[in-house]
Amino acid sequence: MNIVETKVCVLGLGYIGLPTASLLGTKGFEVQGVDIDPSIVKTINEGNIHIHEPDLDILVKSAVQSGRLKAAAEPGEADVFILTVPTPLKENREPDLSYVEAAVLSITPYLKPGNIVILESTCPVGTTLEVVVTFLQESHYEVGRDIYVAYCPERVLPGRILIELVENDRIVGGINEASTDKAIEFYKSFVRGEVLATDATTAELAKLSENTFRDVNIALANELSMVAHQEGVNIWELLRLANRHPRVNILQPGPGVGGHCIAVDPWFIVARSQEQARLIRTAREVNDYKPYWVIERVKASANKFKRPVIGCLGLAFKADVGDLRESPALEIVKQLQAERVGELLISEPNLQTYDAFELKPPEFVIAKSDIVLVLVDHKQFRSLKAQDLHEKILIDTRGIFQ
Ligand code: SAJ
Repeated sequence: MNIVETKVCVLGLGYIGLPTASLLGTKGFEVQGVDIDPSIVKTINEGNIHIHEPDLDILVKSAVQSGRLKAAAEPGEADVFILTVPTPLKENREPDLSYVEAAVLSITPYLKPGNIVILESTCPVGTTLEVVVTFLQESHYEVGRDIYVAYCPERVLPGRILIELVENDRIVGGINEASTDKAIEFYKSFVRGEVLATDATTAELAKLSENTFRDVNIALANELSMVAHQEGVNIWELLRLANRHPRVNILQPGPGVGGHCIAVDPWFIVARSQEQARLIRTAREVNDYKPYWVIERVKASANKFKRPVIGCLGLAFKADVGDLRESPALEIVKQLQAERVGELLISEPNLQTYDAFELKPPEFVIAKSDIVLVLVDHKQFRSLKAQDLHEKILIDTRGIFQ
């Protein structure tokens, strides 16, 4: 593939689209990034970013300054179209594919023979064939012969996106062999990991299976943490011991599961396979219940004080990020506030400010609190000393003081 002569149009400049577009720009592709939000387009064209991700600011600046990345409100002609638009859940936990549909429709006027259309958004099984191909058939081209189509799930971990975009193995599932071959050629031009060929449907289910594996394993850890608490057993010691078995690897319990992937994607399986996906649904329910179990523990401790001061360490959905999407920590703090369980002191070192609460340094929060509630295992909290917690009630959902 001749990188310098290849034009790529990336639709949706969020957590996956923007890192992908800027990486491709710095590799030498001519990239047009498209977003429906004019403020995002403006920010990127000024060489700035609207999301938190290590080193992304440097990459975007460099791609924009070199002229290889331009943002726009509308797509244009390109050789490769990459769809990285959101696929949220509706209120009823059915997938909302309207962004995928709109993105596919928006590129049809610009298609030419030989183009590759790649869907990267996490989607329910069947989306590539039932939505992308069906909508592309509206164009006068033959899909699979004139226009190649593949599903290639993103697998990058927030906090390590730029490294994992290049290093991770990729799964490429075309709608036919020609599509798979074309998409593989494209990914091999910038991915150092292995690029693995399959069909679109297998690739879709593989992506959902990866995040579901993690959700089910974390649900087991969360369930065991509640069982251990009831039995008076220290969960962290229990897991340390059980995980010394050569074939056991239980993940870590926490206050619940957050982020925009693991707490969402298993529902895509459940939505289509209600009868088969019973374990997957239950795991989701266990993880969704965990924040309420934590709240009950806080309330039980708060009852021991006349005017309890509760120090909450962390708001983000996981360690060392400032990302609040679907964060169980934020949900717990908001609920404690709504129920007026006590005076809340909150620390979130990865955010400068947060609208709803005043943020304080962790040392201050600990010193002034009766109850210390650890919600996120940020490095700033891991370095705190256990002796500062002397005579305080500790509810450590992440096990950093064990
Ligand atoms: N969590 C636990 N216990 C653990 C591990 C995680 O409670 O032992 C919690 C975290 O605190 C967080 C949530 O799970 O609230 C999710 O965090 P994560 O680090 O497991 O995953 P994400 O959501 O940041 O990214 C995942 C990754 N998927 C897998 O590891 C299988 C990433 O590779 C995917 O690309 C991403 O989802 C995605 O976009 O789908």
